[in-house]
Amino acid sequence: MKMILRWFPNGDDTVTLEQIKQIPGVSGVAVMLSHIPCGEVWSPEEINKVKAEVNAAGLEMEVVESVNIHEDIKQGLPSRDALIQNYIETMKNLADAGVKCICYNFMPVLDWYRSDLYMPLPDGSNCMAYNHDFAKTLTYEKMTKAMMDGSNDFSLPGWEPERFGKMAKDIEFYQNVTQDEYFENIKYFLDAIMPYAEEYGIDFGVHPDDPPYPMFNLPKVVNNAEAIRRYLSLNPSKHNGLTLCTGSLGANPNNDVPSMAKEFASMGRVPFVHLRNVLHTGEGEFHESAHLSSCGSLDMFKIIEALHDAGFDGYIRPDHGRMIWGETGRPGYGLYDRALGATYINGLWEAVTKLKS
Ligand SMILES: [Mn+2]
Repeated sequence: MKMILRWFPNGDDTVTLEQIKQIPGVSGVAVMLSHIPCGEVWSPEEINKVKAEVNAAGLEMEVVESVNIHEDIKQGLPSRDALIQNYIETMKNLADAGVKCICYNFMPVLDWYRSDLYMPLPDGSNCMAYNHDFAKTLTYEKMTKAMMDGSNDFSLPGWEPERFGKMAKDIEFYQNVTQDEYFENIKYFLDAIMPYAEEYGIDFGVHPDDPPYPMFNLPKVVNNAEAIRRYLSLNPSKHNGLTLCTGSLGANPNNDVPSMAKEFASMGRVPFVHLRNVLHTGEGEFHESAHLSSCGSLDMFKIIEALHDAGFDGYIRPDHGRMIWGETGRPGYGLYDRALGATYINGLWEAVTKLKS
């Protein structure tokens, strides 16, 4: 198991590589080149600039999160073939730089979303929260207005403005796309890239829908065990894997996360794990919590034990943390709570390993 942290290059992060290096047991970072528009090739120059910076801090750059999938590929448009060629070229350039794992998602239109980015907790910290009843009341018009006047009624974090502008059209497009048709588009993409993933030695981990509830009648992708089985069976390559995000899947109380960890890691199909805890507060309602089992609804010991017993040897990172000790920054991606999370996960891993040796 390798413990890493997510880090945003090119001045996009309040946390420094030097700080990350000082967290015990952290060997590297997962990076993304967010300044390159989705669909364009990541050049060796751009990749190596970031890699040099990461390596200079004594850290590895073996994981990329994410190389986003262009909406034309998701929609199965004729332009997808050229975009897939670009994607394959990016894979080659990343492999040449020593990248071994790519996390991505195939969610249509929306990436992850929350109804509150700064929910205050009784201890004075704040965290991200979600309420599905509230989310269902959102319309594109409401969202555009809030986006324009900056009101914080809801949040779509990490969105580039040009992507947001195209959203209404994309949502409209999917109103006539069935779940089966959407999975055909996923299969087309996977069948095109998997031979290269094998040749370049890159493991792919699809990130689950976050949260696991559909919005705007968009197709669902990876939100429960059955959907994961279907996704993995679209292409049988071992490189077609899952990023097991415990907070995304665990937001639905019907999802048994330790059993998913056991099933999919045993198949050798989990190259990457996002570990975080969530507290269920009602039907379709949760907030993110500190990593400890006692702070949320997930049993982190059981998840780690299941991964260990399944012979998991991929990458783990603490996922979103709360904002604590007065820290401000990118929601979910402060230093302090993620550092506590990394240390807690390392402790669980050491205990499970020694108990079972
Ligand atoms: Mn995640």
